[in-house]
Amino acid sequence: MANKKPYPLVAIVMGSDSDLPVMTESAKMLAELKIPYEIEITSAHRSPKRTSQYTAEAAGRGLRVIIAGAGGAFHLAGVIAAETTLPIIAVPMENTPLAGLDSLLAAVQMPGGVPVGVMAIGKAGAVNAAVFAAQILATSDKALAKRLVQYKQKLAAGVVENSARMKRSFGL
Ligand code: RP5
Repeated sequence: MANKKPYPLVAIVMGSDSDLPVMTESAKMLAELKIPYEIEITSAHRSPKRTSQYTAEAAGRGLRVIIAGAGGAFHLAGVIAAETTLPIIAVPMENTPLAGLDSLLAAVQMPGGVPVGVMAIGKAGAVNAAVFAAQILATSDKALAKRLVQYKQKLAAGVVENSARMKRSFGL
């Protein structure tokens, strides 16, 4: 019997294909942690009905977390958060006239009762959004929790390697 594709647990949504170079980092990290995901472009401003419909159906399709990347006015994460109780993790883009500060300041001004979890601006934020989504899912998935521990160990081993390489470059 052919292997069935696992249902996506995490959605990566972005306002424009110009956000993809950053949001690809979320996809790579989710793949590394073996978390099934889907990826979508939908805009709060250019396709509001599509965004609303996507959000309304998200939980019912089995999605557990939504990662939203957007730049500028940064309404995407907020309008999604307005229409679902799924956790929304926001990634402010750096490719904006104000280098992401605009998106960051917009993202942290959600009104009380409608939260979005805001990550760092740009690629680090996109990586962290995926790790944070994994940490949410890992509260009820022991195998994933183990993979996250291994990921942290890999990060720590990388620091040791870099330190050793640096010392060698100084002849020490
Ligand atoms: C936002 O405006 C998008 O998320 C993107 O970051 C920014 C610019 O979009 P484009 O003009 O490149 O399509 O809505």
